[in-house]
Amino acid sequence: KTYNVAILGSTGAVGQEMIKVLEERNFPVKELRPLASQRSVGKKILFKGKEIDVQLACPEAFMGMDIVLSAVDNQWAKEFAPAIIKAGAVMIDNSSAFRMAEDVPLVVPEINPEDAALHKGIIANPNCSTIIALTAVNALNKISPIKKMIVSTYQAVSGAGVAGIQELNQQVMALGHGKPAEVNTFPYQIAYNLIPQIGDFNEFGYTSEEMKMQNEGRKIMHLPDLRVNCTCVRVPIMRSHSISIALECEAPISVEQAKAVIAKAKGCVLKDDPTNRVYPMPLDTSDQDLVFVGRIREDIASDHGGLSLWCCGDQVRKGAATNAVQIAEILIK
Ligand code: 11C
Repeated sequence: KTYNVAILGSTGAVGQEMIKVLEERNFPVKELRPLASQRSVGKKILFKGKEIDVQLACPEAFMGMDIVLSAVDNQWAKEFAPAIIKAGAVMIDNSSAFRMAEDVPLVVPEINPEDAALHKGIIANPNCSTIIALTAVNALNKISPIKKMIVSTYQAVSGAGVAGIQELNQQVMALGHGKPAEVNTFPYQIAYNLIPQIGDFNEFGYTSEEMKMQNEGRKIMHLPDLRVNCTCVRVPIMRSHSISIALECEAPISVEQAKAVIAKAKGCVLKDDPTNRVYPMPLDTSDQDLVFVGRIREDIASDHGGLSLWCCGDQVRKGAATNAVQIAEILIK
């Protein structure tokens, strides 16, 4: 059987990657319909060697589609969701608009694939850092439920889309030629800098991006009492988010046991041999689908046998496009 698949937001960083991943994974596509806003209409995208015209994203554009992979922001996701459902298609949505809604499953296929079946027309794709962190720690959570995590993220500029990539490139070029860096996409210069703000701050001083790790983590791992203290930082890296995690589980897990289960965990690669300087780094983990995990060690500041680890993963792929296509694969199984 083959399926009609629309890509909503087909010219953005995630939309383009979704098209690439559908082709790479040989998803059974009958018709691919790339959709975008007016200014991209007429552009062409390449799918399986054929050029396809980008069409206008409008309510009628979803007629006849079976699956809509959506890579637009919250406002557009909310605007188009009713038309997608009315057309009888399933929306796999990469925005955060519906993630915490009760009747919307939030799915990482390696962790909670069974939740996808509960959908009522929308399945949400989690936040990119959340997908990468949870894929890394899921095997530990299976042995002994995670109680709390202290997390710091080092998030690549491509998390902010094509504009983020262009901004870092342009700033490095400008500064290299003695010119001032132009700031448009991020709140400050990102070249040769770090910015400890992704999203808006809440009344407790945490950003929206930081709260996703706790809120989405609870829903995906079915851990309603999970506590997460997260600091999200934008770093001048093109691609692949890196994440430092200190965690405590209900019962302590030894370093050896943690390494053994992570080495076998779905979607993970253990890269952990510090004496030979082997550990994950974003340059090595870009443009692929696995989460690399290393630096697994005892948390010497924990009174409860906690562990510390470091992981990296390509957030445009596993943190967004690939995860969405994997959800589509569950749907058609
Ligand atoms: C970033 N993680 O790196 C963000 C982008 O919840 O899907 C994606 C935000 C989200 O800027």
